[in-house]
Amino acid sequence: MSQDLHVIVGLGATAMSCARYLTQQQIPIAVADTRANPPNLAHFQQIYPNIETVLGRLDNGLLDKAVKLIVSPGISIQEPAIARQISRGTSVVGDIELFAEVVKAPVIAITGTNAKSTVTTLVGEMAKMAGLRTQVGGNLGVPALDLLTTPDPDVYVLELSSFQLETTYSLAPKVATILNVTPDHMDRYGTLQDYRLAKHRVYSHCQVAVCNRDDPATEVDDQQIERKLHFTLKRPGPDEFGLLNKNGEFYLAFEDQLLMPVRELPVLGRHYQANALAALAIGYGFGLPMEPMIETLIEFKGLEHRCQLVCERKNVSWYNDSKGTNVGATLAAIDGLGPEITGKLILIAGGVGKNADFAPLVPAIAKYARTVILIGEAAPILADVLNDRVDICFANSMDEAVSIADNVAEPGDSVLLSPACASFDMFNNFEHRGKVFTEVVQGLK
Ligand code: UMA
Repeated sequence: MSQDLHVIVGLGATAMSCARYLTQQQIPIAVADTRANPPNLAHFQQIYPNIETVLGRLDNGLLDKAVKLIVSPGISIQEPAIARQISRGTSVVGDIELFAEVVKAPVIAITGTNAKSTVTTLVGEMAKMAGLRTQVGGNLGVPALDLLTTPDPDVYVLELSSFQLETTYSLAPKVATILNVTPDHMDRYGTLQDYRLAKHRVYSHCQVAVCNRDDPATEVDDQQIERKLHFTLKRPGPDEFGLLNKNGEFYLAFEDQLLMPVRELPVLGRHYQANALAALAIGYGFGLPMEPMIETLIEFKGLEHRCQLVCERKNVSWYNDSKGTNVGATLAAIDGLGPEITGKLILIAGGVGKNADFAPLVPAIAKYARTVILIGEAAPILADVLNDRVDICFANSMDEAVSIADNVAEPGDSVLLSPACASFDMFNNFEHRGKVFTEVVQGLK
């Protein structure tokens, strides 16, 4: 076995990108996955028939031979077999570290519990609108190593997860941001502080930091950082993007400069206004001119499954927020839409609860919801938490949930699918859940 053996842990999308990258560099690899039948197995074995692949467990014998482990984000580095390699002095990294070691073009790195895909996409669109050759990916869509191109682009815009950041050491982003921190992945992290610290790794070695003034957990205090910008839903101060009220109309603004009226944003909700302000701050921190950024905000219609308007019928609007897979995301959707509608919300929630504490949802639900329709494994837990604060119904399928919503909704109401849970008990993934919801809603008579 070669002296340079790199063992890739996992056989998902990240692992496939690592295998492509390392074999291109002629670096010898082997693969280990704890699953007996990981998703890309057949495809992998077809492309790399001679590469050692150990499945069903992480085999110390194989890992001991590695000079480097490249660990996929879905596997914790606290797994005993991986922790053992760290204590033996083996280098343990992730795909973003491999990317960071070779990337030449400047990087914009975006993390946060929620809205990171929307903001990453917005910033990517802004950079393209400004005429820059732009590569967008990471946790969102295309794995980072697959984005490396020759010649170099002008900018990489990366969405990064806390999992990816845990195994990243030398990334030096031109602009880095944490959009927000609310509990998620508590089945992987011991405490919220551990999760927050993983996210804060994004600021290491960055030139410009963009923080959320309304969420102190995103704040960084590091003398090495050259410039710090903020976004806020309040009145902006120096170096801040925020909201200004002029003659009764709200505007997105930088310091005291009005940029555009909020009503020109095609996507509804306070949380989306925060996304737009974050994207402006990130783009500005990178050096993009205001004009193409504002043009992008006027044109961008939002992402699928993120508070996406499915249809309006009988004066009721139906929103697909299937991407609301944690409490913070659903809270943002309820607080975002609630104040904007004339009626009440009918919320469809539930699924795989990931040990989450649902209590933070209660005040917003009590304020804005007429009825909550509960689905999936977490339904009884959510029912317990919501107690007598709102009307509750149970549904065994999405069909049933939509039909109940259709019956209870009154003119001016909005029906919001925002489950605050993962989808795997009833669906393949959140996209599947959103698609089923959309189809059922569109099929209503
Ligand atoms: N797994 C095992 N054993 C292994 C390896 C993985 O059981 O040995 C399981 C993991 O626990 C997980 C699943 O397999 O449930 C997938 O893990 P993975 O690391 O192979 O995932 P990839 O297919 O490489 O996809 C990852 C991101 N997924 C995760 O971090 C779980 C994708 O983000 C990302 O698009 C992709 O890399 C490319 O960068 C998805 C995601 O859900 C959208 N991210 C989480 C989030 O946004 O909240 C972090």
